[in-house]
Amino acid sequence: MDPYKQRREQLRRAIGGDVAVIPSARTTLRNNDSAYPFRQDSDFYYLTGFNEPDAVLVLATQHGEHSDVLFLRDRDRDREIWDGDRLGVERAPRELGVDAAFPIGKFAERLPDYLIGATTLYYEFGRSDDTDRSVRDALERTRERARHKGRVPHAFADPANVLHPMRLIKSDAELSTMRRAAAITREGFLTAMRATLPGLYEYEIEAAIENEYLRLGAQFTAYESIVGSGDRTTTLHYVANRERLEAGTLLLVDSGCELDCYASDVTRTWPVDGRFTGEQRAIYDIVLAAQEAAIACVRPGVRRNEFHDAAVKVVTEGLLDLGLLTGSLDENIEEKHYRTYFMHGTGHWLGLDVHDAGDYRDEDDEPMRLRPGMVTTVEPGIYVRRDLDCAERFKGIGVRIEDDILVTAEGNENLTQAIPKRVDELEAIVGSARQPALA
Ligand SMILES: [Mn+2]
Repeated sequence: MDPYKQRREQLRRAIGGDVAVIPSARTTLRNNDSAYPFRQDSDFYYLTGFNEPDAVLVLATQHGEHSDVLFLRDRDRDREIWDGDRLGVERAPRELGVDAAFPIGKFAERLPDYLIGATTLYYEFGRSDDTDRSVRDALERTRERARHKGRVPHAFADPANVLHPMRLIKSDAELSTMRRAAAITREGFLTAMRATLPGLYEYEIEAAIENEYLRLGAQFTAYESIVGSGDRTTTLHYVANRERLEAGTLLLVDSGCELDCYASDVTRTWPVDGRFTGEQRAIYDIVLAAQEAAIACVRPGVRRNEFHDAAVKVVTEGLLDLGLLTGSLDENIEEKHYRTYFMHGTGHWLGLDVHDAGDYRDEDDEPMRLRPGMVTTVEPGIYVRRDLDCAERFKGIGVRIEDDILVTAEGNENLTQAIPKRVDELEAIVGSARQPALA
């Protein structure tokens, strides 16, 4: 069965006798009449695989004939001359497997047919004024109609409550896309590592990595690439990428392609001139050991905090060894002193969104237990900011190492394992393309 149809069925069963309304993304203007690149809404894509704006999916359980209905833009020859083909109302049922399709302009008028008889409407108010207004209009029409006969939804729920737990567990088809995204991201990192030389600019490394993504068929980067050298390695979300690479400093690259709406998310840190200094190596070894300890914890039944705690322990021990923290291990962990240098979590869900849908805590408000099919990043880091009161020789060193880890029945699979991170691998590959710096 078509996976999108299957997900719609699963969602329909989950909402019992009720109705769900899931809008697509819309085009957003960047300036004047130029739009930002269109990226489909992840929930809508998950349920339809349909990549056009201005559409709404309705899952109905009370309607006699239609269980899933799509409202979408109709064919328009004039617009298609400029913007390319549209699927159109006529072809939608066959192409997408929905029971019925109508022009998006009929949404408010036709929605009451599907609302009547339902108790709860699953719709996320507050995302789009236009769609909110159409839904309110449709509710009003449904009330008018129901004065004579029928029931009107009187409870409202966020479809995320039902959909996002589904999205948390990836199917084989989703994992195959995520593996391909990881393979493309690998090519980007290898190219960026080979191209790195003192005197280049951060944006040249950004261009090298993103060129590979596009060349290999990825539609987007999954988020803005972070390409920070020198002191910028200690800025967690540095995305300006404008500075020159100086010999003797590190380069931190946090980047991933998005393929068919699925993200990859990888961080590697390497020396600009291909040789770690003693201090850089000391910090790097701690972060790598912390990441390996955390990954080793990832298996079904383990709670999310457990792999974070494993990373925190290794990082804190390492910082004590280097004299960047003082006192006992327990006290530094208890009092969270390690947060001076490692101030973020160790990972997030990954999937259609780079910070993917799905709760981090369970019904008892405990950290979520891992289950097979979940994908999480594991990404500890140490950042010795210039403004800290600590040994001068470590200042300006920031290291993060991040991989995408699939929870399997046996334990885990590192989807981004093939991207080099051992010191000897990095020292061999960095700068090996020997591109001359731009004059
Ligand atoms: Mn990440």
